[in-house]
Amino acid sequence: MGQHAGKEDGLSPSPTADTDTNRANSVTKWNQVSVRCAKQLQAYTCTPPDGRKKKRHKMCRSLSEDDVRIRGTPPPSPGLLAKFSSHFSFIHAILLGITLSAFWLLFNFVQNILNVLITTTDIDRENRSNGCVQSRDSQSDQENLPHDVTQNNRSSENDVNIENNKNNAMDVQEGHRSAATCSETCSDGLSSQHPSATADQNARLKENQKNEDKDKTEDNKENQTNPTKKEGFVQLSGHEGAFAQGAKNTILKLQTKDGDTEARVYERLMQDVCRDVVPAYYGEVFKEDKYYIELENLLTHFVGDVAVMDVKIGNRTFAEKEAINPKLRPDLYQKMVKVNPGAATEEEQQKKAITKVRYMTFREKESSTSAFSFRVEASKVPGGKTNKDLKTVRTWEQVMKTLAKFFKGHPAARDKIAERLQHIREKFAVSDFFKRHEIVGSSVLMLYDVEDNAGAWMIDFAKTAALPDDISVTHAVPWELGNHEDGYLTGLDNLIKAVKSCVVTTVEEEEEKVHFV
Ligand code: I3P
Repeated sequence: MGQHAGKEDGLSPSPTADTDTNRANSVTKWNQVSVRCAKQLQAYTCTPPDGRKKKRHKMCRSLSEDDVRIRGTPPPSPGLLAKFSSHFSFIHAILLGITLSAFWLLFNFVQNILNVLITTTDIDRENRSNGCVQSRDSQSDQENLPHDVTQNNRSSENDVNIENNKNNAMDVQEGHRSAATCSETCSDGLSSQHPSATADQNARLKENQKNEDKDKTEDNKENQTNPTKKEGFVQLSGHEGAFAQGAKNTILKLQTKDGDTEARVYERLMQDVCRDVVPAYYGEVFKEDKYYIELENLLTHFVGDVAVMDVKIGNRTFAEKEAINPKLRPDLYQKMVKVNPGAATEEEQQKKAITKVRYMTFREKESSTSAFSFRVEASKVPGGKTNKDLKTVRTWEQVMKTLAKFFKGHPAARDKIAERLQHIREKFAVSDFFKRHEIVGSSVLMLYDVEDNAGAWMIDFAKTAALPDDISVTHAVPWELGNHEDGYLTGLDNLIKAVKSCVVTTVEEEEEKVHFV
């Protein structure tokens, strides 16, 4: 029956004699399958009461009839089995341990390699976003960067600087709307030190942490007293709520819903030789029913508390279309008399309203714009508050004083900024973009930090416009309605002269002064 069943199923028939060899084979086989197949074997050997054919379970097909028959065979001696089992477990435990350790070491190794790769990529990406990536390889590109930014890239402390920058990240508010700091970001993560930082670098990180804590306190104070402070930002000047924090190292600048002027300007600038003297542009962003452009946060080039000065360039600060807008605005009248109570004419006093062009030309005359084609809009020195009370800085002497105060104790930063401004001027002179556009209400943002890293960028192109086909401009002659001149080059040249010639004291000289007094 057994043989018959075996043949039926195509299994090799087992010998019927219980020879020692057969028995040993059967026992071994039985041991191999008995655990998982015990139930099935029972089913196999059980003859159902109704006399139907014996049930054969699939799992047991590898067993012959004889294997089944010897089911009752006692297993090999328990002593031997126990010995074998314990030996088997011990060896396997050791092997398993070794294997797991090897995997763990391999995992850690791979993870470290990945970390190094990710950090490098991160640095590259940051540098690229900062417009610094070229400076690593090419001398000519290095020349295109602010001196200290290039130095940073060369520096072995680059990692730490970038880490600091990430942690200290403060958002620049752009244009005559000027710079802003992001206190939210500042408060994050400085406690975590960069793995590759040396003791010195870590000490510097701690120092920066202290500065940041100080900044936070300052910010909190300012938050209470400065109505321009928005959540996470300290805005230097300009329109309220014009900025939001973008992704890491970027800021979002609010645009008017019906105008994409600035986005198009930045797109063209990204293709121009002037690309490296403006913030990197990352495109348009639609967020919470608002339209923004995303720009590089220039403050990420710097460490710790940063000095920022916004200088509006040009002898015309309004668009030509604004020059012919007759709309009377009471708000601008109020702003005008606040700056100079005696400025309003009798008629204006009666109407208590003025046109935009009246207000803008008033501001030009009250400041250095009329005389020198640039004016300081706002500034902030490290550890200090934002100074926006500069509307009447008009004479050369007043400009010198303002700049000297800004660069106080940092003549090296002043020199680097003067160099950078010269570079901007050279780029501007050969730029196709600037040949074909009028640059109105645009600023130069000058920045430096406590380590005298320094740089300057052209910002705010909200009122920059393509010239009519039949018009060309010199950027260096006075404006008349219809000639589209903006006085940008004149202003830039004068700013370079001013920065170069202002008397900047060193820290030592400042200390001596205090001692003397
Ligand atoms: C503002 C400043 C802005 C200008 C704004 C002026 O004056 O000149 O540049 O915005 O015009 O009020 P102030 O500096 O004295 O505050 P635009 O550059 O957009 O023209 P506005 O009131 O029409 O916004």
